[in-house]
Amino acid sequence: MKHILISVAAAMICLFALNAPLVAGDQHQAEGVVKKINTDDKKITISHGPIKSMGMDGMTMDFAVYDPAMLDEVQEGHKISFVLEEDKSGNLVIMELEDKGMAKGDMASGEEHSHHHDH
Ligand SMILES: [Cu+2]
Repeated sequence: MKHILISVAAAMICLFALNAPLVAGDQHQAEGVVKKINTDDKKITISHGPIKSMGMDGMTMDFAVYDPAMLDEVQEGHKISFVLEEDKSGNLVIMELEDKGMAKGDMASGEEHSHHHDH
């Protein structure tokens, strides 16, 4: 019993040290350019830069938003910074986003066209 208590305490210290809940989906900070706002399916097509914490290179892809009201907070052609979280089924959802104003170009490693990739 004592051993169990010690390891629980150690795990809690670990969580506080990381300052991130590992049980809920991990969050990832990213930046990108809004290519399209898809109001019908509540998704934003984003040309995003590399997301190191996910090991993802820059690319253009669709992201669902946590709250449909977020679709009104950004504009096509604008640069945004956003926070992604993986939901239980492994889908990436935008939890927070911030419009940074008109973008100068794409974020997706110089590529003008989107390409397919699997997540
Ligand atoms: Cu991607």
